[in-house]
Amino acid sequence: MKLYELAMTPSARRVNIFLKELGLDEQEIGLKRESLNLRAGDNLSDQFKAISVNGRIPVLALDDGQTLCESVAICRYFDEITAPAHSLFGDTPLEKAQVEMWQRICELQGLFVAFQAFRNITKVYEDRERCVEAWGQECSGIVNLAT
Ligand SMILES: N[C@@H](CCC(=O)N[C@@H](CS)C(=O)NCC(=O)O)C(=O)O
Repeated sequence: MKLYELAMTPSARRVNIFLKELGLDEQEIGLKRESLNLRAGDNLSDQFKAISVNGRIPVLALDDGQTLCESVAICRYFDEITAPAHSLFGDTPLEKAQVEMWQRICELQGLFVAFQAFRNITKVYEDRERCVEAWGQECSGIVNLAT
């Protein structure tokens, strides 16, 4: 299987931190990696869009041709195939619900707002989306309030 990523990005880092926490041997499970240049638009090609339903990284391509987008979905897959006896997503009903709770709080109230701030202020992807600096500043303020 192959992980399409760009190591410095938050979503790829999320998967990579999870893999380290799992402590799995990447060679043993046959994991290969391919790094994309997002600024150059590698993820905008028809070839990439054919494997990525959201057109973004990370994407995990399985050996049978099926693909998974979304960092948490990819983490869940690795968790299921390597740690069925002790899941990092929780073992008991309460633990599972707590992990889900923190994921949603961190994403909806932290990560997504920070993404909006970063994308709209830096205009890093203005070749593919309209950037509204005032919205970025507003989001930046919300993230600061949350910390
Ligand atoms: N919710 C997604 C976010 C994926 C995402 O936004 N990836 C960014 C890098 S962190 C990306 O591919 N950006 C390229 C673009 O927007 O064109 C996940 O967790 O995987």
